[in-house]
Amino acid sequence: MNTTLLQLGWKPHFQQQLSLEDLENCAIYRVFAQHRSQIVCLGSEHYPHPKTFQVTHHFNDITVGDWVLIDSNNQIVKRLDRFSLAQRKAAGTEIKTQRIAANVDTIFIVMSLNQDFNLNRLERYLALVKSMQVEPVVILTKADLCENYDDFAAQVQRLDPFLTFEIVNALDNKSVQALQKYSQTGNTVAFIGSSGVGKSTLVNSLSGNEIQKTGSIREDDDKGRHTTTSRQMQLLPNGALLLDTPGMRELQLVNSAEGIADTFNDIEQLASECRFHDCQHESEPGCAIQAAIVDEKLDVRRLRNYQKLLKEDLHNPSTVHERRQADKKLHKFYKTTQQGKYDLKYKD
Ligand SMILES: Nc1nc2c(ncn2[C@@H]2O[C@H](COP(=O)(O)OP(=O)(O)OP(=O)(O)O)[C@@H](O)[C@H]2O)c(=O)[nH]1
Ligand SMILES: [Mg+2]
Ligand SMILES: [Zn+2]
Repeated sequence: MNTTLLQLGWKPHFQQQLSLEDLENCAIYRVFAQHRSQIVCLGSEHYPHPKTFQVTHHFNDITVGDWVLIDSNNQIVKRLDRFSLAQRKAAGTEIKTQRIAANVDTIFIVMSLNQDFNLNRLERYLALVKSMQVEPVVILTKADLCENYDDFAAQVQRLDPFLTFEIVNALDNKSVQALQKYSQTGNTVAFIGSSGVGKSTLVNSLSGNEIQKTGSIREDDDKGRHTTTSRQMQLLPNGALLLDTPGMRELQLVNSAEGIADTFNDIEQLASECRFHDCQHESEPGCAIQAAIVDEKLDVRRLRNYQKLLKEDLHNPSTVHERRQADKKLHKFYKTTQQGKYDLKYKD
């Protein structure tokens, strides 16, 4: 296959969607930016110069990261099926989702080693990323400001022995080299994490120059200002395709049951070992989850966060039908968990 397309993230998944006719009549482009009714694309034709195309109503679900086929009249004829999609609930009460980015391979979950560090939030991000069929890599930043980062590392590894994570000083190019192995040619990476944790700083260190504005942080409470506002993809010198969009911050759990199950598979495994198959894991005899808590193999915090995320996921269904189904399930869930003997109020 064309090397330019490979550099832009082309994969067998897309190749197999092409008919002979498509190959004969169309040029293949990837969407790098979106401006109202226009998309800015890169493809093997005219590379490395971007081409702008008009988006008709029929294709209004196209988003950054998508692949499109363009005919000889510069018309979009097809959007290729995605292998992953990041979307969020649109503002307002309506149950609508807004697409943020398509065809992302890896998401760097960025968390700084200060007041921002929070296991519940990390578990939420992991569930989200896994539910999008994207590979998560946890990046713990501001190692230079932290004395006991080994403690934090141990806490993260305890969540999942197979979880990949790196500890970096995002301001130090050498330290950030550890991320190169996840950002190879044609790999599309995105960042998720609170404001001020160092996402743009990482992008700059990875690319070796200042391509993103970074914000200075208020030292008193570690809350950064929101500095990143553009939504676009860029090619880094190391060959990776990078998305640092502000919308990634507001992603919510919507239909994320699989991602939650994957993130908390230790709890789901334990649940399958409870004596009663409808065990609520509160005070039933033979409860494997309560036994694991007593043996200090499972944190109550983790169990409560799992239950909370499940509940939240049920609250955010994407269609009216799913919402009705969810309301029924939620009612059941409330009935069975209200009598919990542990404090339900955990910070997230
Ligand atoms: N000491 C130190 N400072 C860092 C590190 N990472 C980021 N910073 C600083 O933290 C501030 C915020 O970093 P940004 O990269 O702008 O944060 P961001 O995640 O892009 O924030 P938003 O764009 O608002 O979401 C900047 O002043 C950075 O210089 C780090 O590893 N060590
Ligand atoms: Mg930023
Ligand atoms: Zn149980």
